[in-house]
Amino acid sequence: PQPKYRKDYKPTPYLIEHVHLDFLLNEDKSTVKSKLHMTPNYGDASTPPKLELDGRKDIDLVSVSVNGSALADKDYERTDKKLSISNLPKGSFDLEITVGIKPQENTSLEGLYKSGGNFCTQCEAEGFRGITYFLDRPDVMSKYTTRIEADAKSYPVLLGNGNLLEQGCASEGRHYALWEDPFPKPCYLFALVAGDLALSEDVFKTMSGRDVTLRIYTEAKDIDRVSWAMESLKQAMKWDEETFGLEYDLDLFNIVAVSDFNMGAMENKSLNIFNSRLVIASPSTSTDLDYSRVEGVVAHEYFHNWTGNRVTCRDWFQLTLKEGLTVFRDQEFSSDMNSRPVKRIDDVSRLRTAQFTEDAGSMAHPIRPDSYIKMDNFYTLTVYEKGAEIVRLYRTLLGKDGFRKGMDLYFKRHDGQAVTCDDFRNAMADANDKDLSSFAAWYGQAGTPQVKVSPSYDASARTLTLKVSQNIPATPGQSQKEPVPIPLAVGLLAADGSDMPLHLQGEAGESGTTKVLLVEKASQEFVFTEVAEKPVLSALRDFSAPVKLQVEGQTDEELAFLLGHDSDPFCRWEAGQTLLRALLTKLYNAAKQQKESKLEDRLAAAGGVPETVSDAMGALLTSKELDGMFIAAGISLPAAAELIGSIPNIDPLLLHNVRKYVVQQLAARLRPQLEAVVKQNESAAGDTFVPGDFDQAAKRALKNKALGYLSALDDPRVSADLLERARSATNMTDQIAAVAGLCDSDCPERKTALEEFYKQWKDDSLVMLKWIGLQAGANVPGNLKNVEKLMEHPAFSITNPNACYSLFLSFLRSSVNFHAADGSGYKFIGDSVLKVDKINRQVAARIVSSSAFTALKDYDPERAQMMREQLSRISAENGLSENVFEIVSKSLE
Ligand code: DPP
Ligand code: ZN
Repeated sequence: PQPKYRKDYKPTPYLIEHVHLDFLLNEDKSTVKSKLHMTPNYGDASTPPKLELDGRKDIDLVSVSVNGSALADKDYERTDKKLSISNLPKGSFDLEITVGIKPQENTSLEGLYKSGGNFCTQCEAEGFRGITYFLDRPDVMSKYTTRIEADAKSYPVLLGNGNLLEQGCASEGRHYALWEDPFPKPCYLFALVAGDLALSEDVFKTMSGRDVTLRIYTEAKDIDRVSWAMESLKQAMKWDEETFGLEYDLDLFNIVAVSDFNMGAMENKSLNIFNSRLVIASPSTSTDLDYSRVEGVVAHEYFHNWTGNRVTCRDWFQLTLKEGLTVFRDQEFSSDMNSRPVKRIDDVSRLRTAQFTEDAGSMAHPIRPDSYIKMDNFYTLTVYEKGAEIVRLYRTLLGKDGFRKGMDLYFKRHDGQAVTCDDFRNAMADANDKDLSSFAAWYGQAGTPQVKVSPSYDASARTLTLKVSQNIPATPGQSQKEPVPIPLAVGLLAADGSDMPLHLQGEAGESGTTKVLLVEKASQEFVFTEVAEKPVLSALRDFSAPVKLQVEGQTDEELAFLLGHDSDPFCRWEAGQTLLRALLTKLYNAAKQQKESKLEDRLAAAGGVPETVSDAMGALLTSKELDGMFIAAGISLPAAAELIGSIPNIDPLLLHNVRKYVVQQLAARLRPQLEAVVKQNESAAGDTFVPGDFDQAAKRALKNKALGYLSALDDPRVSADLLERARSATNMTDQIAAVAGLCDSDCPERKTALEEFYKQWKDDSLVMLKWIGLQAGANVPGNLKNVEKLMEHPAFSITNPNACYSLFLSFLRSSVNFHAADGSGYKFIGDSVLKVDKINRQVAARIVSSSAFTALKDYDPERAQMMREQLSRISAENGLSENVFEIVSKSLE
């Protein structure tokens, strides 16, 4: 397979002004007739160039005509991926194409396919070419009308983009609907649904007083569980009006939930299609985390209506233009709806555990990639989450109002266009009269910048000097890096814990208590004056840039002090995490040194868990001033993924055991406080679960975090208590936490809890995903056998992406079993990738790209070699998809 390069972008020689699609949906073969009004875009060339339409080899071409005349054989040519038409007339013309397709056989879930007996579509990024031959690229924007015809009994609901123009009966028990979308759009935003679906309806009055009908469609059994999604949609619509002045532009907005879906959800114009797990929610079946995901994703897809649909991407290399921006918008929305500090901590954790790993591995790429083989492989944490952090940089530098001015100008200039990341940056710059050209480096370079800050205090001059340096590690294909502009927000704490007023040398006046320093060079110095006493530095406040920070000379006592006092909640949390990371690293290295004695003895000899750490955690745990959600995040150990990569040649099993030791030590030492916290945060009998109630959710989070610690004690009383909790829980958050607490230990309660959970929920496929995930991710040794058995269980279906994600991605997180020393876990994943690839290439690619195979250089040589063997075996497979090929071949380089 050949990569595509960003530098090769050329405008298309033809545009499509209007598209009419006619779908005749059937059980065996469906027909798609398209009428395209084509217009030239090739300037004044004397002969019209060839028209090259994208397609797929499983499309059955029935007929092609230009201006009503069927094409002669010599005028067109077909390959597996293209339909090329030559000898075209000058000027505009009408092209009619009729094809046959078999949606019921489409297991890739790209293009038109069937889920749960219903027809639905997924066209982003390049799925439309599986429906018919087309200019399948986002800079071709057209107005669409769509006629859908199907059997009236089996498919009573027929949905398309835009407004319903007409519906009625067709012959032989069939019916049809005709939809028109007045807004020009690229084909990746096309959608169609035909099915037997239940509906929930509401209405939203926009800021200009228009009524918008809101509809959510699901299978009948789920329709009473969509009120949270509906509520979230209305909140998102209101928030976008208030925050950005953006109003919805049609009178109808539909969401359809389907159970077989590769992604989370899709922002098709006025017809969002969602993975059902991101729409359906009820207290007894969904956790607080599920609720917040539904809220965030419903908002995300809605926000795309402006950032993505009205203004779209010129080419797929620009994906972060819409995704980074829309993630930023959904993060801000969720912050406003819930706790801003907790949201920030969650987002940063995710970025650090998953995106930093990606940015250091074989698939590392800039937020605007330079090349790809399969675009589907670039819907990544880098494009999304790091992309959102880069958007946040503008907000940090320009302020809320400056950012809003930039957004306003962006829409004023580019509404209805397909544009680039540079256009966005230019709008931000021009609206604020600022030169932001140096920010281009963030779009072009992969890798996480490492920032070192060395503070030195001069008591006689009363100055604090910060030496700041940055370095971006080499990534595949990019050995040399330029410095990037890094807004570094800092504060200084006095001995009493208060923020000191800041005076930056060279700037007049005071700068409040948080100063954003702009670090633009490889190394730079900043001097604060009038610093009355030796301060404790609070750096990278609110995680002001996606970098790895190291503060030179910072002591454990200073970290504990920041954890106790910093006015910046992010830095407060981060101080605790830094303490814990340092402890884990120290203990790991000690354990690695001498292998003769028992691990526990080695760790104890290395100092075990010092009191500075357990006291700091104890103080946090019992804090009266902080909310439970924040405390739960604060006492969580940094994920293994945060350490892998920073410790060379890591033995993941040893790291797992070191983490377990630290958890056990903390649990044993803080047991009375943990038990008290559980009691204090117990929900009272008869309490009703209120979705979106932060206080309730915070109590559950803290209680369940404490129970998680206690479960590490391997105490039969704790196991009995957890089983009892699993049985008596009145909501899924508590129930799943109790079962999860039993999953990593080999106690008898584990088996009972899992069996009972199954009996209770076996008819609910969404809850069964949790049941699969809990077992697949368990760290009990020898669990692979059970996971293999799970693949045969009726609750698992290999054709369902959610089931695959629950099983395989959870298994990847089990250090004990995925990283088993005999390589059995690696082989299992190798086998599974090959099996899934034959069914669904996107899911297979997601499994490999989420695995340690893409970061094998970080692991001990024996494991790295075994991972390499699996990669070679996968790459040697006949008929391997381009998706998996791209990841595997890059990982083998
Ligand atoms: N549906 C995916 C998202 O919204 C891709 N656009 O992020
Ligand atoms: Zn998106």
